[in-house]
Amino acid sequence: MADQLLSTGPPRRTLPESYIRPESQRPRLTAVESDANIPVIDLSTDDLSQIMSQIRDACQYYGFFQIVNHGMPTGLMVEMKAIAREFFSLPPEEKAKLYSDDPAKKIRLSTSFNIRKETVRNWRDYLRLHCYPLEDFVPVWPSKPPSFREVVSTYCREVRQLGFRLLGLISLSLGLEEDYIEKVLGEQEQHMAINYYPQCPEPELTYGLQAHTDPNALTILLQDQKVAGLQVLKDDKWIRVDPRPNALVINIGDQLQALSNGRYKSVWHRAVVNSDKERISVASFLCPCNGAVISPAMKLTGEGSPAIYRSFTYDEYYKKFWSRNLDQEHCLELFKR
Ligand SMILES: O=C(O)CCC(=O)C(=O)O
Repeated sequence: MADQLLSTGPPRRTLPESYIRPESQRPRLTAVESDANIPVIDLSTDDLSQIMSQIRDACQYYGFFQIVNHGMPTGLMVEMKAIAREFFSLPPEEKAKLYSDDPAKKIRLSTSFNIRKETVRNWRDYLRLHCYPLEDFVPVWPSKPPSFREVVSTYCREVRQLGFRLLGLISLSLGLEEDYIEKVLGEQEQHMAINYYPQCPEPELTYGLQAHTDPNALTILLQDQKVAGLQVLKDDKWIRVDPRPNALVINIGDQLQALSNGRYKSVWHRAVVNSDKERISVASFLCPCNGAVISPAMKLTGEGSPAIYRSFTYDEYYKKFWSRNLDQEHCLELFKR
């Protein structure tokens, strides 16, 4: 029910019981390290071999990197975040029309992660949209604010193009043909999560989004420029991914970990909240088509590196992912040979 949303109603003064994590699962914010080592890759560099080696290192050791000079118009990124903010300030009755806690729904405004499964909630509302093909979905997207459909569909087109460029570079960086990954993933679906993390009265007791890996192939995240919140796990330590001017954050999803036979990492990441500022983020997910058969690339397996994962369809994987809660083992563990 729509009254579950955090973005309706007045700001809370105390954290409701249902959001409080047990002591051992809290974010321990003071132990989080700065992001000094998260790679930042300039995509405008002429030297392709340099870009590829940076991507290779980033995907192997971090599973995350930031990109700058990526070609996405700065004005569009600003507009996308502005429309996201406007959306979450719509009157409750508008938002109620879109509310659903059914993860199978392709257009839904929801809260936390999967309230049907979880025992403790996350301090987040989100609008989840299917985005490809645009002509199928735009007519059923929210019609308010008035420029929502136009801004978001323009952003989706740009993000898709950028995502394909990155998939080509990732393929090459693995020693595969440039179009290898694109061919395996088939006619890719594209989903979006527009995340809204309100100010939180007790951020040290809860998460905006608890640790998870992404079930898809590649994620492109547009972050709030002023408010940090994303953290990545590296060597058992949480590292902050600080927003950089006009940068986008890229992370490898579970499908690329499987396809690369574990060379590239789909790493745990989480979003934390803070007490004085709300935060917006926009995650775009490139996903294999449902029937795509994912398995480690032959070229990356053989003597000394046997295939770690069995073949599976994305449909099988995605259903498994959403049937579980986030605080379980890496979903790929269930697809090991
Ligand atoms: O808000 C963020 O920084 C992370 C969002 C995220 O991980 C997601 O939407 O899956």
